Amino acid sequence: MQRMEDIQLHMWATPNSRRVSILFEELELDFEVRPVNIRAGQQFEPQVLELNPFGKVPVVTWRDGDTRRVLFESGAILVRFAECRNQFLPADGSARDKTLAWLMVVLTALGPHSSQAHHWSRLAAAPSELALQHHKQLVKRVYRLLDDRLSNAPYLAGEHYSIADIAAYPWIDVWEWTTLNIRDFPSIEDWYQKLRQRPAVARGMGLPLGAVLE
Ligand SMILES: N[C@@H](CCC(=O)N[C@@H](CS)C(=O)NCC(=O)O)C(=O)O
Repeated sequence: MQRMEDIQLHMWATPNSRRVSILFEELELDFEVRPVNIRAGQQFEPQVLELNPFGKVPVVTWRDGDTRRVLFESGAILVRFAECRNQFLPADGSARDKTLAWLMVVLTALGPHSSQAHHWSRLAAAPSELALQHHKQLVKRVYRLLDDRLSNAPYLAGEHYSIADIAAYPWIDVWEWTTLNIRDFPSIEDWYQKLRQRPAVARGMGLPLGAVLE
C-alpha cells in the first residue's frame, strides 16, 4: 500500500463532502477535517483555490514521502482511496464494472439533479415553478432507477456495499430538498435505513463537527 500520511479533508456539511468523510470513516483512516464554509464563500479563498481551481469541496491532501499530494472531485477521491485500501471497489471483473457504472450514475445524475432541485426548491432568489418541476422530474427518473435496482439487489453494485452506495447516501439523506417523498421509493428507503445503521456512515455524516449548511 502506498504511503498516505497526514491526510487533510477540506469539506463542509454538504453531500459531496460527506461522501468522502463516510469513506474515510469506513476505512478507519486517521484524517484531519479542514472546514470550508461554502455559504461564507471560503471556497474562493486563495488557499482553497490553490488546491482546487474550481473552488469546490471536497478536496483531500496527504503526504507521500517528500511530496504533498492533492486530489479534488469526490468521485476521484472515492476511487483513489478505495483502491489504495482494496475495499469498497473490487479490483477487477464484473463486480468492479458494476461498481463503477453505478458510481457514475450517482456522480453524474443523482448528485447534479438533486443539487439543481435543491436550488429551485429552497435557494433561488427568484423562484421558478417551471425550473423546479423540470429538475424534480430528472431526480424522479434517477430515484425510480435506484428504487428498481435496490428492489433486486441489496446494494447498488449488487451483493456488496461499495463506493457507489457511499456516493449516493448523502444525497438520499437530503431527499426533502428535491420535493419528492422517499416513502414513494420503498427500496431506496429500506437501503437508506440499512446504511444509516452503520457507525461509520453516522460518523462521516456528522462532519465537520458542528457545521450546518444553511
Ligand atoms: N463534482 C464535484 C462537485 C463538488 C461540489 O459541487 N461541491 C459543492 C458542495 S456539495 C461546493 O463546493 N459548492 C460551492 C460552490 O460551488 O461554490 C464533486 O463531486 O466533488
